[in-house]
Amino acid sequence: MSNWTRRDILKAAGATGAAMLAPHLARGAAQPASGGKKPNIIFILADDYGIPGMACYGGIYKTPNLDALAAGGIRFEYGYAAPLCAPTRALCMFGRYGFRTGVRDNGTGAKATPQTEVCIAKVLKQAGYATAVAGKWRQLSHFTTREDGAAWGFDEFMIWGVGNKSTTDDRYWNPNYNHNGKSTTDAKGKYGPDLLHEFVVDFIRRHRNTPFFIYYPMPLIHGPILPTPDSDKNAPREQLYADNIAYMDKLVGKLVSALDEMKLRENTLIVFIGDNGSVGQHTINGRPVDGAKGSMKEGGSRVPLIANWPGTTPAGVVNTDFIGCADFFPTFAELAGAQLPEGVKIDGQSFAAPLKGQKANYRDYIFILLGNQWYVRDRKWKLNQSGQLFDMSDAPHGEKLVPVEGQSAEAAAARKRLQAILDEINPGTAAVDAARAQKRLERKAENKAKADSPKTGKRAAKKAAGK
Ligand SMILES: [Ca+2]
Repeated sequence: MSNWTRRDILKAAGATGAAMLAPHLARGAAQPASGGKKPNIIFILADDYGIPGMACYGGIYKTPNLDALAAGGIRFEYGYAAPLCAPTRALCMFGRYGFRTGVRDNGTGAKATPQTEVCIAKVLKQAGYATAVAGKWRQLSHFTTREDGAAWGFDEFMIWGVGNKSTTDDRYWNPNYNHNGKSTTDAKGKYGPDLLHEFVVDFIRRHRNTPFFIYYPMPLIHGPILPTPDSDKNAPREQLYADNIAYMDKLVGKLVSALDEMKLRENTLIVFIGDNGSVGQHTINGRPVDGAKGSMKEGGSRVPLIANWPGTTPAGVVNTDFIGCADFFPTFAELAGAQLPEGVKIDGQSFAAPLKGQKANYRDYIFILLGNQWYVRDRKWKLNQSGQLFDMSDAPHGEKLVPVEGQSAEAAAARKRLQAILDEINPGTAAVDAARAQKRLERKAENKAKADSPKTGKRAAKKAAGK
């Protein structure tokens, strides 16, 4: 269920002139979503940045540029990531739950390979997009050379954290990045986030006449919390933390200005989200948030999510649908008029409709998984893998365990309803879904048949795979 207010809907209709209540486009729609022209898509993923980090969510930090993006677009009140980096990054890139990709926790990112998963960049590439990634690929893997980039679907890249022998510290000062397969050896004295910004703007400038997709997983504001170029070097840690947020916000503002200068703003969708909850204890509207990075509480996963596409996304809307990181894959594919990969179970649901000022019916829950823990949460209730039910009325400030004994009729009904959703998702046993297993079988058989006979390989492979 969508939870737009009537005011939101009227506002959206006024802003876009779009017909409301338009039917949700079918999966794999072959036409681009906006006026026949494919939108540029810039997908910014901030690191360790939960809702308490952004002013417009009630946080104490100053984020004027992000707040302006929210005011000029849609602020999603219920945006969710996994509680840690790796599973979120896999959800974003592949649109599939962690129990399918194998990326359930940090340290399991290598389970996803270009052979086992289809990356959103590849889908958009096939729809005619120029594609790039700028920032942290760490926690995912298999990315060192240009060929690796192409296997994922990226034409160009400047990445940190894999394939260039980087340490955990060199994401910021004197950065060691992998730029299209080569180490950035000339970056002494440079600040990494600035290099990434320059790479992104240069890529846009060179591809301004074709649709482009930029995945921009910023290193900010993950630790180590170091001085930024704007910091007082002797500032205390709490000030440096605020400085890191301010610098990330400033870079987003600089990116928007660059798009304005190139007159690309109206055909460019910017999506901004955090990859997990904030680190440490923080507040929203003066009240402490319950849970932080790594936690299965609300504060572990609830993250800022903003979408801004002037002239298409309605301005100033606060949307209350449950949007998760698996949803970007089908959303971007739909906006690009790209076909979804065949035979691959995509768990995400497209939210292209509200991006275009239209109403659509969404699932009324979010599913979160980390390692061997998971839960499903709806408006008021949350049920986890152990059958524990929580009243979420006070989330993100608190969640109340509701014992079976003495539970209300409403709680009993919620328990039953959420358990049915979990049973359908089936995270406990569906470790590898059938389509993926079938593909692997086919590939294996095809390779074997190719080795036997190059001419008849494909037919023989299908036969061997039992098709
Ligand atoms: Ca993170």
